[in-house]
Amino acid sequence: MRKLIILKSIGILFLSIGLAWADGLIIDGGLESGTTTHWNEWGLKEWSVVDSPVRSGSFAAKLFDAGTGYGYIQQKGVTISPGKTYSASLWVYDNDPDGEVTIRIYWYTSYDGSGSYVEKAQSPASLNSSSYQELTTGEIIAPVDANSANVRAWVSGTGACGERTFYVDDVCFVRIVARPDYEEKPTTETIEVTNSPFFPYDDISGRPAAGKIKYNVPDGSRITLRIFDVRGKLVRVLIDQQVDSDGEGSVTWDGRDDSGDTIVPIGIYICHIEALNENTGKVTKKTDTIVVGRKLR
Ligand SMILES: [Ca+2]
Ligand SMILES: [Ca+2]
Repeated sequence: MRKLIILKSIGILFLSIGLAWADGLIIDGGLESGTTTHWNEWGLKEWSVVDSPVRSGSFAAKLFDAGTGYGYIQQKGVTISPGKTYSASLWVYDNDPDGEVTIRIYWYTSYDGSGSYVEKAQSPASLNSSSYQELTTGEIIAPVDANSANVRAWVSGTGACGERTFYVDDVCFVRIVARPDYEEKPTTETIEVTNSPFFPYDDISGRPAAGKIKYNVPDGSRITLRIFDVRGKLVRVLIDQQVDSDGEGSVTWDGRDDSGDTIVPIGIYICHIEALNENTGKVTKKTDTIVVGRKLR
C-alpha cells in the first residue's frame, strides 16, 4: 500500500515539475540542450555554449563582444497576447568592467517578431560581480497592438572600447496570470485546494509561491485545518480550533512547517479539515492533496 502511494506521488511530482518547465514562453532558456540551436545572435564577435561558469544545470551561454558597441542573443517571434502582463529575467555573470548586460523585450505587431518594434522594455544593467546575479524587467504590459516579442540578452559597453565577456543562464520569459483575489467564488466543497502545485522556494516566476486551501462547512463550525505528509506525520497546523461564523473561507500555506523556519521538501501533502458543528455536535472530516514543487537544478 505504501509503495503504491509513493509511486503515485513520484508520478505527480514529475508531472508538476514538467508543467513548471513548460510554463516559460521561450525554449531552452537554461541552454541545457548544450547547443546554440534555439537562439540567434546579432552584433557579437562570438558566442557559444559553455559548461563553466553555469548558474544551474550543465550549460550557460558565453557572450563575447569585441568592443563594437552592442550585440545580443535572442529568441525571436515569441507569441504573446496584447495588453497582458509579462515578466522577463536572466542570470548573468558579469565580472567585466568594460560592459554590462540587460534583458530586453521588443514588442512587435507582426506575429513573428519581424518589422519595426512598437515598444521595448528592459531590466536594470548588471553590476560587476564575481558571481551570478539576476536581472529582471519586473512586470511589463504588452502594448495593445503587439502580437509577438523578441527576447534579448543584450550586451553593451560602458565607455571603454575593450573586449568584453559575459555568461548568461536561466533566461526566462513568462506571462503573469493574476493571482486569485478575495472576490473569488467560494468553494462548494468541504475542502478544496486551488494553488497546487505551488512553489514555496519562489524559484519559478509567475507561479504561486503559496498554496491556497478553501473550505465550506456549516455556519458556526469550530475548525481545525492541518497539513500532513504522506506518511501521516503532522507538518503544520493552519487553523487551530477556530470558530468560523459563516463557515466559509480560505487559508494560505507558505510551505513552511510549524517551526516557521523550514520549507518542507517537494512532494505531496495532505490537507485535513475537521469541523465540529457546535449546534448539532456533528463532526465533518475531509481531505484533499496539495503538491509542493521546485525547479529542478
Ligand atoms: Ca543552464
Ligand atoms: Ca560590467
